[in-house]
Amino acid sequence: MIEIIQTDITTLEIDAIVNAANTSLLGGGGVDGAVHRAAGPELLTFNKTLGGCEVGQVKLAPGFNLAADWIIHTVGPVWQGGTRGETELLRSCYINSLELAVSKSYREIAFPAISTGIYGFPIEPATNIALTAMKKYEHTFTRIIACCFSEADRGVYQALLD
Ligand code: AR6
Repeated sequence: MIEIIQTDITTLEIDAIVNAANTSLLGGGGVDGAVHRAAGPELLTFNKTLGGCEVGQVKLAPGFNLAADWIIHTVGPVWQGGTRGETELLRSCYINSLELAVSKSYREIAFPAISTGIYGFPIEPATNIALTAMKKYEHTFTRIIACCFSEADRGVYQALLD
């Protein structure tokens, strides 16, 4: 069962959280800023060895001071009106994160609403992409969590899941 929760993703005690990063992997605002603050400065030092990350791709990092064991960094597309492959790129963020977690035998994973903050992807289509991908892997994980930050986003996720 997909769990929809509303909390700060950095507080989750879980195998892996997904971070909505940028291509540098060197930190930023939004959930990325929160992840770097909670994980501590070792995350930045580690990320400098990763050589960045392409849009739609993933890179793995330890959780350092987080309650989560691992951080799956992914880079969502910047919304440019929907004609620049944004849908397929956002789907890739979810599928590649899930496939990486499967390959590492993680049993628990939590996602933020990738690209829907600073990168401007409209919440409803983004949520459909997220939930469709997560549904495919529902039975592969013991916990698969959509972690919303706002009450409004939680409502959209719940309505579209129902
Ligand atoms: N826990 C869970 N969700 C959060 C948290 C949190 N602590 N903080 C924010 N969100 P955004 P993007 C939600 O902007 O759109 C960064 O600067 C937020 O409310 O974090 O993919 C990166 O470095 C929204 O629903 O990510 C990139 O430059 C969702 O997380 C850029 O932002 C995603 O919003 C990426 O933009």
